[in-house]
Amino acid sequence: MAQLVQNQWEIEQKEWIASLDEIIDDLGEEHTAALIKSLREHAIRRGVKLVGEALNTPYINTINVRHQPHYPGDSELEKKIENINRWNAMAMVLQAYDSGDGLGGHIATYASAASMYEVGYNHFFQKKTADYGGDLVSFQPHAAPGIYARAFLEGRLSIEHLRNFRRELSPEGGLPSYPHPRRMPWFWEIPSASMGLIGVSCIYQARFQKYLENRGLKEKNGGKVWVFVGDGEMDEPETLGTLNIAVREQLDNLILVVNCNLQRLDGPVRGNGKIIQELERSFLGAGWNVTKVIWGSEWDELLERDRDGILVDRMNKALDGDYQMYSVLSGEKVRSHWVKDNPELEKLMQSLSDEEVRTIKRGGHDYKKIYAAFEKAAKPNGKPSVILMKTIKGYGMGKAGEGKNTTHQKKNMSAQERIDAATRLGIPMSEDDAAKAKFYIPGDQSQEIKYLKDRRTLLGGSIPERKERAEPIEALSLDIFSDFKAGSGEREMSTTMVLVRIISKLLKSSDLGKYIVPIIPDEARTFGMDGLFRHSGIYQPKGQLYQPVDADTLAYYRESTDGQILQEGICEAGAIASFMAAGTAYSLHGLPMIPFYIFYSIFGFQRVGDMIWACGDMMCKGFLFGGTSGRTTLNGEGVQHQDGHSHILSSVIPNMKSYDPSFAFELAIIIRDGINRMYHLQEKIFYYITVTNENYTMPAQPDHVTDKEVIQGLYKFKKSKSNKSKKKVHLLGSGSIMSQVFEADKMLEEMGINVDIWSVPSYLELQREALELDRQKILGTSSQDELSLIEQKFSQENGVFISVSDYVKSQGMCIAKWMPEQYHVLGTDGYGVSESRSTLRDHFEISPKYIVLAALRLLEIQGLVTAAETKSFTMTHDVNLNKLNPAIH
Ligand SMILES: Cc1ncc(C[n+]2csc(CCOP(=O)(O)OP(=O)(O)O)c2C)c(N)n1
Ligand SMILES: [Mg+2]
Repeated sequence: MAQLVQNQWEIEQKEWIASLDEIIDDLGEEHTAALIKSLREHAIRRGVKLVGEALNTPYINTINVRHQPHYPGDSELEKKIENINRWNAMAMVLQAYDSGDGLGGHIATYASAASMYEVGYNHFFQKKTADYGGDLVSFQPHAAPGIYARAFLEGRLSIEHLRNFRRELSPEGGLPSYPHPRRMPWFWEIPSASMGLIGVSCIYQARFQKYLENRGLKEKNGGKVWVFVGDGEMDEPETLGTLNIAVREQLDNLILVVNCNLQRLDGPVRGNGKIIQELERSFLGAGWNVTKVIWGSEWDELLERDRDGILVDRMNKALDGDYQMYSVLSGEKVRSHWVKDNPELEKLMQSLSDEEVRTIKRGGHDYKKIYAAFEKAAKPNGKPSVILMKTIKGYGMGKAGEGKNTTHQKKNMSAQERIDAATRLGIPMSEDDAAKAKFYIPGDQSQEIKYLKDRRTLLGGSIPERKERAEPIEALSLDIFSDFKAGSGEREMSTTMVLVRIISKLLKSSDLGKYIVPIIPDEARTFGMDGLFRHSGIYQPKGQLYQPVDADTLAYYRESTDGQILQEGICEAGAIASFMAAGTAYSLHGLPMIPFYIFYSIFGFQRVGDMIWACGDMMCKGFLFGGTSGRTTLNGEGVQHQDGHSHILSSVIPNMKSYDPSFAFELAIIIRDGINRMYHLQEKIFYYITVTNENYTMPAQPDHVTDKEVIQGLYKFKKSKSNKSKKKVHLLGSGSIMSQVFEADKMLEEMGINVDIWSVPSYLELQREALELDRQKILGTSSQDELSLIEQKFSQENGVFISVSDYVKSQGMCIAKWMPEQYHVLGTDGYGVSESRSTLRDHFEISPKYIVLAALRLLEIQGLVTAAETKSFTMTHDVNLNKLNPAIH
């Protein structure tokens, strides 16, 4: 019976396929597609379970050979160029290896990607010109040797550069391992070495391009973002996690090419599965244009003859682990494994010799297939495009590396392997030179060089090339923020409120307003920024297609095509990628865009620290604001919200300025100075500034305090009323904790102890200045008598010194070396606790009574206070001397 059903099914299937063929021939593909769609929907309505099935297509090229465009290039010559690049790229790594210095390098990644890069270079990657926006191309980091090799052929790099691959500090110039704009600011445009970040970075670069166009700041004259990534790299969550935004924002200027060589560093990406099919599902599900490039042209004829789908069925069933194995086996072995127990397939394959079976290409090594996919993706259709390109890792390395699990790390080849590679690649070189891995330099007049230069000229010039296109802005006047310098009178406010007012003021500025980019994850209301919605609008490419629920309110949720605010939703990775895109627009688009990204401070460096590091690499500018900061100032929220360490994390970014301001005037001074330094003086720095949600009255800038002191990080805020007492205490405060300092000051003065109050907006700036002076002293370029800023301020002061902040003690300790001997630091080491502000401050021992206790103890050491006096203080103020250490408990 079952056999009967099976037979009937087979007959039905044949009949249906025959009818379908007729429909394709008679009605054409479009109508056939519509018919199948309606059949599908009908079947689903009838209860047939088809949902999800549509997210995978067969394991063949998406573009049928019949739709393949004519290849416009001279493929023979292009292949020669590719082979020279392959050789020189390999030679760079081998020479670095031969030097014996263990410099490392990678051959296999570029070997798998060389053909697609060549097609890109010869036909697609278009430079910015007067009428074209310009393509941003991001390359796989480990393919860098190939990109250098091409720049060498284009005459942009010298042979010394190539020889000094991974020797950046060579006097005659060297090359960094991977794409690092910071290390090669005239060449690399965007960093990609930390895998996974480039996907999200480029999605947001493409979005920011559209943002600039929709806001009328950039012409709508094209410009694509081409992103090349590895299939192993696709496991990084940042890329897949932000796929939807590319569709929502209709990023048809984005082309993601996944180099599916089926291998990562250690071995197969999906030995037991199929990475291409898995990615196809994810991308199709998200709504991208998906193009699979799997098979080379040699398979076309076989696939055409495969009327019953036997071959495709086999292709569907083979696993990536099998395909990887086929790349290293002999043709005979591949065939026997491929056709095992399948006589019909064996028959179909008989037209190919074993050698043909072995050398049959994967699509990613076939110019025609690559070109067809690139051409399709480069045509805007309202959606982002992904190309899943199947290749062989180490292609062309022969037995030395092709398809092997160890190929990623392969940096050396034997003399014979080198000679074999040169022969295979057709490099006209003596065996002796090949064994030494000498570079091959075709003459300037050679066909190869002429062709490649002509192609690049036609496409506008060389890529990558980084430029700094933006003109410096006018310096901001000294009084731009004078209202903030005057203080808030009786009115209590937080530094966050001050920040929002500064941003509003900047947004309204006629010169600068258009360049300000407020970036907020889903926290605008937390920071009191919702007032900006109405005035500046939230960027939304489709505008506002619905009536907002709060339309009748003053600060309604206004979305608009030319909105200025980037509302990122709960996506810190996306928000920081927007920051990166805005903060690098000065270079990529010639626009001095100034991002102000404000976030919950604990969800900054600790969540997206690597992206911030990449921002540093890309010389991104702008302001990061850690909102609701301070371990005890953010009360109630507990362990995962209360941040007492972001300043430590930010301190490791070499070109980042970190500030923890206490007062409105400090914030205004720092922001003004920051804009001037970054956009007028064009310094390659960026800022991290913490702001808090604690309200207090903002004092006016005292007359004796200069802007310069604030920027340098330290100034005396208040002198003690009298200097009569020998007992002298200096309290160093920052951020909101200044309120605790003021209280402690009162208590100490009441005890007859004189107090000076110092504000320390930046411990880090002080430390950096002092470290540089120390360095100069060691080098002998500075006299041993010279004093650091810290020493200049404190060396004439007597007494004891207490630093107190809402951050871990290592922040205050970072200046200890230059402080007078009696220096003690209070801070908030330990996990946060859900508690009230005052209880938290007692818990972390930074409240007024703990500040006073520390002062008394230090004075006791100086013999100015007795132990009995300190004891009496602890008793009257209920200090539990057996309290557990909050740093541990
Ligand atoms: C975040 C991060 N983790 C690990 C690495 C180290 N690493 C460099 S390349 C690589 C394997 C890459 O495999 P794949 O993405 O498939 O690229 P392929 O070289 O195969 O083209 C690894 C693990 C890195 N550079 N960045
Ligand atoms: Mg790979």
